[in-house]
Amino acid sequence: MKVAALAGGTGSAKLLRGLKAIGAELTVVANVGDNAWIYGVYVCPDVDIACYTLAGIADRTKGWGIRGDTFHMLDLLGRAGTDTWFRLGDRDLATCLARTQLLREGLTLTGATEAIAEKLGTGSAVLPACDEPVQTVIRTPEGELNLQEFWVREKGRPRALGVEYRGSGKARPTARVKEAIGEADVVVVCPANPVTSVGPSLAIPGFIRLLKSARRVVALSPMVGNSPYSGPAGKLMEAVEVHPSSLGVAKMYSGFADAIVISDKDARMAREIREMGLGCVATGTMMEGGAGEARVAREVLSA
Ligand code: FO1
Repeated sequence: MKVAALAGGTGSAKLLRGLKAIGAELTVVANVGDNAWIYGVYVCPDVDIACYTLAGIADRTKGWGIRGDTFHMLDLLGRAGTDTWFRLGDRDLATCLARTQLLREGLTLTGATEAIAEKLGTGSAVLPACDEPVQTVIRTPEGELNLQEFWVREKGRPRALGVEYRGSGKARPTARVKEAIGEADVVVVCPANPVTSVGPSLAIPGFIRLLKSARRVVALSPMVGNSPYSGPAGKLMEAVEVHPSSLGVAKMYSGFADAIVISDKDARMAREIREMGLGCVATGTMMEGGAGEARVAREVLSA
């Protein structure tokens, strides 16, 4: 089965592993809203976590970066007086340096990502949602912060007043993304933060139209009750006036998704979700170990 997976960070990685394990012919469409220039290199966390996961080298404990990475560069950078709040590992830095170099040589982000993914041995295509810079900007009482500043430097503490996808108006889904979504038997929206990991792609003009034309779109909710499995989804959903629950996720996706898989702990929400015109399956959505990841992947593909 051909699957195009819209992916963000940690939660998405588990489902990507599950989809790969059950033999899906996978193309990942990764969020670009978290991308940032840090320490002089272009960091693309969601593109990289997808690449590292599919190549089998991801640090599963942290949920980002490369397993067994070291931080010698950061130590020296810190000694040289740089504020090293962003823990970019040495091997992870190599990926970012290679990408920065390829971009400077004139490759698109898609081209640079494909070159790196091939060298890492991902076995599946990993595509950024677009080639133009789209940055998630969070308005807080202390000013505007990009996602890494909000989540990593400020530890998600500032009050979120609103969210903007800066640059999205000038972005377009790439030809490779159009092809992947057009050819997919199922487009899977991974259990990612709907505001910061899926929202930036949805804000690209033409992206929702593309999803509406897909054969089938199924989302896996990242929420249980009012909390996400990880990350700041609840807080940021409230900032854009969406109820922080699977009901809110379903509302955000109801314009293009055919079905949503939610936690069995939220089974009472299924009726209201179906009234929005979405199919709804309530099941255990916690992905524990390889068997759990594969089971949930199967549930999503058959929802
Ligand atoms: N997340 C953290 O909480 N702290 C870090 O120091 C950190 C460093 C980091 C370096 C490279 C990378 O690709 C991701 C990194 N992340 C870090 C994860 C990242 O901030 C977010 O979790 C993603 O942007 C959300 O998908």
